[in-house]
Amino acid sequence: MGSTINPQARGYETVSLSEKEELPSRPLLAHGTQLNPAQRLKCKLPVLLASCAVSLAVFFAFNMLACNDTLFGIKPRPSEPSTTQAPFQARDYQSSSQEDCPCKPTSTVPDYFNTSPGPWVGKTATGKAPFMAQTRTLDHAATYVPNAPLQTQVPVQGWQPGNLSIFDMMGFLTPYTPSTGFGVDEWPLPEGAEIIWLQMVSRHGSRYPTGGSNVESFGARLANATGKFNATGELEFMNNWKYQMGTEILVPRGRQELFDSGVLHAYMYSSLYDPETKIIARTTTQDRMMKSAENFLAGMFGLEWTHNVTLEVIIEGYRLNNSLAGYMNCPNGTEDGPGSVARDIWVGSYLKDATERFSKLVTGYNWTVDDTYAAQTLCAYDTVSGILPSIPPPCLVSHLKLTFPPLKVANGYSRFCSLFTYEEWIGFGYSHDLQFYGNSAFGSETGRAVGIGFQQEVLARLQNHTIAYSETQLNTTLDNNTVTFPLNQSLYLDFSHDTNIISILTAFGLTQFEQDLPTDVYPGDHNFTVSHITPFGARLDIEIIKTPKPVKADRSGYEDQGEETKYVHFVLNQRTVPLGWSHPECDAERVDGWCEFETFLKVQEKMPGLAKYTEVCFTKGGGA
Ligand SMILES: *[C@@H]1O[C@H](CO)[C@@H](O)[C@H](O)[C@H]1NC(C)=O
Ligand SMILES: *[C@@H]1O[C@H](CO)[C@@H](O)[C@H](O)[C@H]1NC(C)=O
Ligand SMILES: *[C@@H]1O[C@H](CO)[C@@H](O)[C@H](O)[C@H]1NC(C)=O
Ligand SMILES: *[C@@H]1O[C@H](CO)[C@@H](O)[C@H](O)[C@H]1NC(C)=O
Ligand SMILES: *[C@@H]1O[C@H](CO)[C@@H](O)[C@H](O)[C@H]1NC(C)=O
Ligand SMILES: *[C@@H]1O[C@H](CO)[C@@H](O)[C@H](O)[C@H]1NC(C)=O
Ligand SMILES: *[C@@H]1O[C@H](CO)[C@@H](O)[C@H](O)[C@H]1NC(C)=O
Ligand SMILES: *[C@@H]1O[C@H](CO)[C@@H](O)[C@H](O)[C@H]1NC(C)=O
Ligand SMILES: *[C@@H]1O[C@H](CO)[C@@H](O)[C@H](O)[C@H]1NC(C)=O
Ligand SMILES: *[C@@H]1O[C@H](CO)[C@@H](O)[C@H](O)[C@H]1NC(C)=O
Ligand SMILES: *[C@@H]1O[C@H](CO)[C@@H](O)[C@H](O)[C@H]1NC(C)=O
Ligand SMILES: CC(=O)N[C@H]1CO[C@H](CO)[C@@H](O)[C@@H]1O
Repeated sequence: MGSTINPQARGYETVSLSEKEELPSRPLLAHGTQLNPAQRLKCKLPVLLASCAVSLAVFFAFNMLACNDTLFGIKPRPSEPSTTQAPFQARDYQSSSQEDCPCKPTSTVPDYFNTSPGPWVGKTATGKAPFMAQTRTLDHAATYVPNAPLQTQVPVQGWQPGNLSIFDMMGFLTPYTPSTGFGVDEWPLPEGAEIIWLQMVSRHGSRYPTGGSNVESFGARLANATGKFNATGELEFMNNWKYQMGTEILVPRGRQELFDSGVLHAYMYSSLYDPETKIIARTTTQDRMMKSAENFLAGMFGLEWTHNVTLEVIIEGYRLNNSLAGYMNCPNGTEDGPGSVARDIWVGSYLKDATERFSKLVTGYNWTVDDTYAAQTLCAYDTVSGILPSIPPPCLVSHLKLTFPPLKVANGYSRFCSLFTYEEWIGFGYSHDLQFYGNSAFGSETGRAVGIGFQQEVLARLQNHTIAYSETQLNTTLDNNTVTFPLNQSLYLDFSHDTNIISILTAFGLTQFEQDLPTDVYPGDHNFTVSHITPFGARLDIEIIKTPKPVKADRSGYEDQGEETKYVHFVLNQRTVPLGWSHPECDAERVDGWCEFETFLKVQEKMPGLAKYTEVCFTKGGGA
């Protein structure tokens, strides 16, 4: 069996093949660490996958009670039923000292506080381990540019000093970068104003490709052509290239993005947290979602964050209600929509030249535009994943006119990047704008509906009430209970996905992102640019600001008359989204983009009606 890892090399015991086959969705490598191999084997043998997953899931709870009565110094109180509080909810980071603890299914931790949610973790295969320190090559004569940690300075034909890096225009595959702005400047708080409340929703960090993605099938096609496929010229490196990526889990860069975001939020907003309290933060069961939240919390509160935060984990499963993965109970929202069609038309046009270029370099394989798009997509994934080429590369794209010294192949670097011109990179970013616009934003019939449950939750938090009845995909079991939907926090931290965050912005009615995007020509700068909206590690920060008097729209000071006033301020990837542009009631003239609080609530009241959740999510038997 072509094992994707060498467990010996990393000090893990070899895991038997039969275990790999029985537990295909478990990570072979413990992240952080869950169970050691010996413990996993104890669970494995006689039981079905499902029951093992359940026992894995409850293992830590039992572990705490039976084996080790402290975790980070907190003593759980065994006499107290823990259905409402989970003092040991965090994943156990010290399992190596607990060899003797059996894997027994005895737990009282409710599913929504269980951070090892066996059956719901999604795909978790890992990829080939990088070894950049050993494998990179450097041009000794050239000026040394340290990698940080990725090597994103790659030669690209047509790139000129002052142009964006191609890594800032990769749509949803863009490693986190602050937005360049949404049309207004940033303003400091006026004297006497204070931020009193924050709701963040963050995307997970950089990850491996999703299962069944175009890069995976490209890899499979090339593997199938082994022995016949022969590439020359700038594609010659592909003769020895193999697809060796994992699936969906965070890559190291993704951990960093979330940790850094936590550090940023610590500096920006820590005063909104009372150290005497414990807050609820919410994520979903998928592995990358959980670990993104954990890395963020470690960045924000330190490694002892379990003293400060209880992580609530909402199940991500088809037809289950989850406001952080709203498409799960919007069957029509899970289908490829018109965005995929638009993307494919555009890809066929902007990559026509590249496809002709590459076809000429390949024999024994019919190279198509799908292959070209996959190769371009691989630049993004390869760079964050750090896949190794299997042989030292030949001289790098020597026929291109380079604008800065070429860096040879290293890890955290991809040879696929330099195959494309700067203009083709602009086209790549735009392909994602078309896709997300038509599948998850205003171009999709379900665009608003997928995000509406979260919009309702934010409104409920702002208005200090729980939610007893669901007419959308929010989960009332969780939201009609202040244990899982507390109202006493001034800091709310939630974690979600790119498509879902785009639908949330759509559900808030941010029509500044509504516009026709042509499929035949690049329209130039446009508001709906995915690399600015949901790069990896994207975050929307909704602030409530209290001021002693109304603040003038032109920011020349306070109004002379008037009372204490509250404002809503949307900050997306560190730049203001001007609410007045989308909601004239909020005043399009406001240079700071704020919206008066009561006006905002009034505007938002109409949004569930516009989302038409039941109608658009389940039309024509979509819910059957
Ligand atoms: C790239 O930079 C050149 C030179 O500054 C400029 O003329 C051109 O407009 C830039 N292209 C883009 C897409 O920004
Ligand atoms: C593998 O290659 C063969 C012949 O080259 C082709 O008929 C077959 O469709 C290919 N399979 C896949 C999965 O690409
Ligand atoms: C690949 O093609 C090149 C150029 O056509 C040829 O010189 C080379 O021998 C071929 N290699 C293989 C392994 O067929
Ligand atoms: C909210 O109330 C709960 C239950 O009384 C308490 O445990 C928690 O610390 C409070 N949180 C804040 C932020 O005050
Ligand atoms: C986290 O909670 C602990 C224990 O209550 C407290 O001492 C610490 O200050 C809190 N951390 C932060 C970053 O506020
Ligand atoms: C709501 O959440 C609870 C607690 O996690 C879960 O058991 C239940 O299945 C969820 N309901 C739906 C409809 O998703
Ligand atoms: C490529 O396509 C042509 C025409 O459809 C076909 O004859 C040929 O066998 C294909 N080559 C490979 C390697 O699949
Ligand atoms: C929110 O509601 C609760 C109970 O309904 C009340 O005790 C609390 O004071 C309210 N908080 C605010 C900020 O209005
Ligand atoms: C919501 O919670 C309240 C208070 O716990 C309870 O009385 C009510 O029945 C719940 N509503 C629903 C629809 O579950
Ligand atoms: C789940 O969503 C459906 C559709 O809106 C709703 O009818 C149902 O009550 C919800 N269930 C829960 C537990 O929230
Ligand atoms: C962005 O949206 C605003 C408001 O709808 C509009 O005035 C502006 O022209 C748009 N900008 C671009 C570059 O399309
Ligand atoms: C708007 C939309 O996409 N509607 C679809 C919902 O799902 C059903 C079947 O699942 C389709 O027939 C509708 O076209």
